[in-house]
Amino acid sequence: MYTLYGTKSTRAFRAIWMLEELGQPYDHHKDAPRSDTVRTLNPSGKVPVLVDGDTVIPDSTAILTYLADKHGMLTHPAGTPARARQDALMFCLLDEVEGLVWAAARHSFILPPEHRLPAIKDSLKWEFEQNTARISNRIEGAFLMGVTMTIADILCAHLTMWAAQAKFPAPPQALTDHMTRMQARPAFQRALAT
Ligand SMILES: N[C@@H](CCC(=O)N[C@@H](CS)C(=O)NCC(=O)O)C(=O)O
Repeated sequence: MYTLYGTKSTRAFRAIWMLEELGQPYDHHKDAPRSDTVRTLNPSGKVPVLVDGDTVIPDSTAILTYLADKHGMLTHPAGTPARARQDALMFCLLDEVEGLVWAAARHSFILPPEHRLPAIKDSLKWEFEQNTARISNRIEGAFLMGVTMTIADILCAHLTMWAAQAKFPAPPQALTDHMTRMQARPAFQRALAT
């Protein structure tokens, strides 16, 4: 049985959604970031953290990749060209979208007030528009990679939701439509209800 730490309002949502897609049982500990328990598992205090037996895995992308590989679902097999394209998509989303919404959050309420630069947000939002225009052109079908759903779809839909909550400009319609399709999935709805 897996144990997952982190509330659904954080990147832990990605891992909850993934576990629901896989139909795997898990204990969910709704710890806030930096709780004493989380700090013992992950010295940075960041969530999510997944525990599988003696193995402790921090980082939402590492967790998605581990679960996908272990269960052979929502991923192309490691060592294949399709997997290389999937990984490239994941890293692109992290670099070009997550980096922007996370920087905006840090400069809004995470960093100590004296280190926040609110003016940076206009620049981040401009970059978001450039980057999402390119990324939306990479959607190949119902899913980012055509007919096969992968963990890149979970990451992408979560980032589109996060950007909207953070009041970033609306992304191209293709990305919004992708998010809407992902949100209609029963596993997404179950994750939302946790
Ligand atoms: N790259 C990590 C980032 C984890 C992260 O920063 N999580 C946030 C919540 S979404 C957190 O725990 N923040 C607490 C902190 O920065 O101290 C991941 O994807 O899991």
